[in-house]
Amino acid sequence: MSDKESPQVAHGDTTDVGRPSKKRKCTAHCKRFWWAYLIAFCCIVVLVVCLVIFVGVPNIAQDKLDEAKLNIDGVNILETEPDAYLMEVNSTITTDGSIHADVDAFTGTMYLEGIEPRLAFATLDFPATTAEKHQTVNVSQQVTIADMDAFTTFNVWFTNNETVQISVEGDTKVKPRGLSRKYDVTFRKTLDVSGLNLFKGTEVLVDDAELSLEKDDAGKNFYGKADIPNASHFTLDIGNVTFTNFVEDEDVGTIWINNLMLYPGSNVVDISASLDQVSIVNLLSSEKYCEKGIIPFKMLGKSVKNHGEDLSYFATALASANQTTNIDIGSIVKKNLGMTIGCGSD
Ligand SMILES: *[C@@H]1O[C@H](CO)[C@@H](O)[C@H](O)[C@H]1NC(C)=O
Ligand SMILES: *[C@@H]1O[C@H](CO)[C@@H](O)[C@H](O)[C@H]1NC(C)=O
Ligand SMILES: *[C@@H]1O[C@H](CO)[C@@H](O)[C@H](O)[C@H]1NC(C)=O
Ligand SMILES: *[C@@H]1O[C@H](CO)[C@@H](O)[C@H](O)[C@H]1NC(C)=O
Ligand SMILES: *[C@@H]1O[C@H](CO)[C@@H](O)[C@H](O)[C@H]1NC(C)=O
Ligand SMILES: CC(=O)N[C@H]1CO[C@H](CO)[C@@H](O)[C@@H]1O
Repeated sequence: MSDKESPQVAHGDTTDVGRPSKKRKCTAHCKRFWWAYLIAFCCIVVLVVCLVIFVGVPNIAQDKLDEAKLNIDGVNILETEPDAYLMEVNSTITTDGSIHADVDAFTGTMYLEGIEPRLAFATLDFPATTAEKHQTVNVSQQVTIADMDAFTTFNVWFTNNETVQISVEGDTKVKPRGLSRKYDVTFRKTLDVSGLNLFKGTEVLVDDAELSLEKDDAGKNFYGKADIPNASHFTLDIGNVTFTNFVEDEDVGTIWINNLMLYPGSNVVDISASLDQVSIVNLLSSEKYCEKGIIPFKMLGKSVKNHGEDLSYFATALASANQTTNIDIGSIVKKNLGMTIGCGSD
């Protein structure tokens, strides 16, 4: 550019002297101080690179981690003891796959949300992962119950509610592929998981019910099967459960379910009971129930024992609310005892 303009001025074109001369001055200046420009340019490049590495990349890494989706496919709570259990979690982490990075192993704290302050009820060690599009993350770990109140509250909520909100949080480091540095990030996910919803839909199967007039040596007069739905993705090793059985406000007996291992979906389990015959007959002939013979039984957890030990966290959860199940006791009496107790019976 300067090569073209210089001759113009030299030929004595006086109408526009100012601008070219300024340009010339600048050109001369640039030529003289090129090194200063180079240094300034280099400084800017270094600054930009530093910003990207120290501010940009960590922010991008955190954003990508925040965008990643955690999906819980299954949770097993097994080998339950009074203050410990084995927790297994199968999960998948899905990202958009745009960043290739290695995420360090970390300790995640699990919180029950929806209560103030939120409750840390367990910690789990998550393995190292790569931020590939689709990652399976399975964890199997012996957990010692550090905060019994928090774990009990979690069980109460999990038993009663249709959904519970759980968060997993932990500090870890991310190393993007091609960079040698690791960046601090926080893994933080909140999930809505299905709870047990108080076993809504539990049925006592009439065809399998055996009712007798006399109590046997174990003090029982009822044996049968119940279908207990588990609307959650949790498998729970609960153990031997004892329930008090109410009809309205009247205690009409005790129900036992032994070796209760609750799987997701339908669970057909053996039940046995010691029922107060007089109360049942009175209820069946009462105005309220005599027509249909169907009585709403309320089951309230009394104790949970697993291999001889009391599991207070499950016991408290099952004792936190009455679970109502309509039982066609009229048909059960008719089938087993050959009697029809209806309106006006003695
Ligand atoms: C995880 O998957 C394995 C293999 O399919 C299965 O055996 C295990 O029970 C699952 N665990 C959970 C907690 O869902
Ligand atoms: C992890 O869990 C997934 C799905 O839940 C299962 O398909 C896979 O087999 C499990 N892997 C191991 C090693 O248990
Ligand atoms: C979950 O259940 C507990 C205990 O029944 C109750 O106090 C709480 O309000 C419920 N929370 C939600 C979000 O439904
Ligand atoms: C369960 O029902 C019985 C009988 O009506 C009642 O006495 C008891 O307080 C109820 N328990 C809970 C936790 O609602
Ligand atoms: C439940 O009780 C029965 C009979 O007492 C016993 O044989 C069984 O081992 C108990 N099961 C558990 C899981 O504790
Ligand atoms: C009655 C009920 O809620 N059943 C559910 C039990 O759990 C399975 C799987 O978790 C669901 O598919 C059922 O709908």
